[in-house]
Amino acid sequence: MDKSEARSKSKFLSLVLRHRPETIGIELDESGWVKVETLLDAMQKHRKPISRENLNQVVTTNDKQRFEFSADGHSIRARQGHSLNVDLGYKATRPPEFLVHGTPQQFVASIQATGLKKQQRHHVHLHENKTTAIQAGGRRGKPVLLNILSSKMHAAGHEFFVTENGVWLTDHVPVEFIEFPQ
Ligand code: HQG
Repeated sequence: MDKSEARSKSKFLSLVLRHRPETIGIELDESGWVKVETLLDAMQKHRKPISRENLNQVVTTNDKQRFEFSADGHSIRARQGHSLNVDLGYKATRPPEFLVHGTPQQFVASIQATGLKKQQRHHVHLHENKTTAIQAGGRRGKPVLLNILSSKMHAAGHEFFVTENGVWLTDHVPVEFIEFPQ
């Protein structure tokens, strides 16, 4: 499987494991898991066949480690980014002093008005790493990097969660905790 095939399979897996499992007639459990066997059968039936070997490859080589297998290897889920209502079981964690969020230029005025909102996702996604944030913001326009005063937010009672692939999640970032570039 070459890189572009892996990318296209990863996109389709994101669709079914985060947003629309019904596309291939499957259901996720309350924590977002589905049996690997169920997934492979359903993908086969819906003309999106993927071998177990290629699935392993997508999970392990994915640039953002979007998916994970359960400890016993029998189930799979997306690590974050769901629009479906799932409980990922992340524990509230103290964030570093600052985090960053990349957004396209055209959203800045709205963010200045209402803070960062989670939109279609479960949480607002924040990063420790500027490069990842700039990439996220750059998907829809010229990226702008926002500095988030995460320690202050935490001290003010906002909860943070961190995924195993290092994405920080929170419910809403009020505007007083956002530094906009000059
Ligand atoms: C923006 C990708 C107007 C927000 C990425 C973002 C990331 C507002 C967009 C991950 C707003 C939502 C998450 C407000 C927030 N007014 N716009 N008040 N508040 N926004 O895709 O953070 O490939 O749901 O800035 O790399 O861009 O999916 O969130 O531009 O890590 O694994 O509303 O998704 O990773 O867009 O991206 P998204 P995001 P994956």
